[in-house]
Amino acid sequence: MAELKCLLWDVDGTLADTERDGHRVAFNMAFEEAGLDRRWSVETYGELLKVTGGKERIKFDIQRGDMPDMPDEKVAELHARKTIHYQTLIADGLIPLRAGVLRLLEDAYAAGITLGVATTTTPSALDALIEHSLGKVWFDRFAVLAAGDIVPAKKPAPDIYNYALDQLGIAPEHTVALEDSGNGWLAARDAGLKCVVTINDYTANQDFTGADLVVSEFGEADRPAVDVLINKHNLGDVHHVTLDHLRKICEA
Ligand code: XBP
Ligand code: MG
Repeated sequence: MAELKCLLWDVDGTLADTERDGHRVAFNMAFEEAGLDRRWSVETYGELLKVTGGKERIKFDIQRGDMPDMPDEKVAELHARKTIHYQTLIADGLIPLRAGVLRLLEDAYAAGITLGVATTTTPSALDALIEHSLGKVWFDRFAVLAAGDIVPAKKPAPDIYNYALDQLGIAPEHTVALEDSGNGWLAARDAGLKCVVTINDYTANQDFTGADLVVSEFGEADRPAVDVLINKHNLGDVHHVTLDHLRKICEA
């Protein structure tokens, strides 16, 4: 039985549905600007999401022959332009937080639970989302922002979670991860964390066997009840995910 002391948040797909209308659009803007013919459709991008990290995703598309070959420096330049386009889309307020995210963050913060971020995305992309979708005050409320290339191996490797826990000096048994994808779940699991998964259109059919709670969204009291796909600890009827649920999962 371990007390809940820390929540580690994934970003893309968990805090907000950033992939289809945010990252994907920004990649295509960068491709167009660079004079490349390639565009990633909604469907193609879904396939490409199995590769975590934007630079890695571009390289994968090159290696499978769908984009012209280019040196790593060009990939990095292309990705840097993509990040700028992404920041602009986020600043335009196009991507709202998912239901229940702000409530859970506020409840946990008020309860003195340590909050952190563990994401594959680029630090400046994360900063844009915090500033424009959450609010600047959250820069001080997250005790660690672990992002991008800070670790060499991205999710599904557990490294980004291990890094965040090291920075915080908190043991995995006191921590619950909030994730949206199969790769994120594997990373959390292999870091020894309990994990709540909030699926989305891109991740709904992925394998979350073994996860502690899998729901369609965190939900809210005044929204319809969430769909519960896995309820490993028999939390009873879950209308929306609460801090109390997260405590019970950690203590299970
Ligand atoms: C999701 C990712 C990221 C984003 C794109 O990260 O895999 O690569 O798709 O962001 P997470 P970048 O779910 O861990 O938040 O282009 O900045 O990599
Ligand atoms: Mg994610």
